[in-house]
Amino acid sequence: MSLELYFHPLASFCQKVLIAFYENDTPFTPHIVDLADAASSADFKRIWPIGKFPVLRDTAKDRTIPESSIIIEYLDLHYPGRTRLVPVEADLAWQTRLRDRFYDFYVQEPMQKVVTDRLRPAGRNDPHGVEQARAMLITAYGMVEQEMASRTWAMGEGFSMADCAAAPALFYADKVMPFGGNHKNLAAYFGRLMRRPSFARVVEEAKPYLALFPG
Ligand SMILES: N[C@@H](CCC(=O)N[C@@H](CS)C(=O)NCC(=O)O)C(=O)O
Repeated sequence: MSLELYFHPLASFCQKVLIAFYENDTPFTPHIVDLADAASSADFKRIWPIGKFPVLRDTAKDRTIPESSIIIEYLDLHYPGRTRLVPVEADLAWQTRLRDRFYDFYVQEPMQKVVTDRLRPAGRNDPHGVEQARAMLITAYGMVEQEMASRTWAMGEGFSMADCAAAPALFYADKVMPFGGNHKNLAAYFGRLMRRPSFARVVEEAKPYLALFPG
């Protein structure tokens, strides 16, 4: 097995990549990184000094691949399976990347802003930044609500990298700012994501760690 994944089961960007692995039953060796542990963190930073996960090591090709979207593109290219995560057709490929970026930048990032603000030391909070993040989430929810009126998955009928990005982003966003009753298409899409076996497995594996999520 040449693929080694450095990740944490609770971390949303790691979950995005785990979905891609589970979609295609791609075998890998898991390395759970505990950033709160000095030794685990130092070991990980030797592989990727930036210190953010997920990071993939492909030992057969001696390559280190960081960044969730790049890892998924890499898997799709070198270890493809039954679920094509980035369409081969160029015009569909850029639209998939656009939606992947959308969920990363406009759902994941603002959601993380709200969450990480809860972890800041007393007196070091950023209420203005959190307010902006919440406003961004409201805008993003409205856009997803419209788009998902006529789609099963983010790109239409086929599950893709964009759905890998959407699932954990929406999972945690709903915790910090619930979709509410006025986003029925978004809520229905989220329901489909939760029932998708690859994501259901990711959520199940995260359960032992959910108590660490700052409420
Ligand atoms: N752009 C990166 C973001 C990765 C990221 O922010 N990961 C978070 C966990 S979800 C992390 O490593 N946080 C730890 C830290 O920032 O110290 C990706 O898509 O992989």
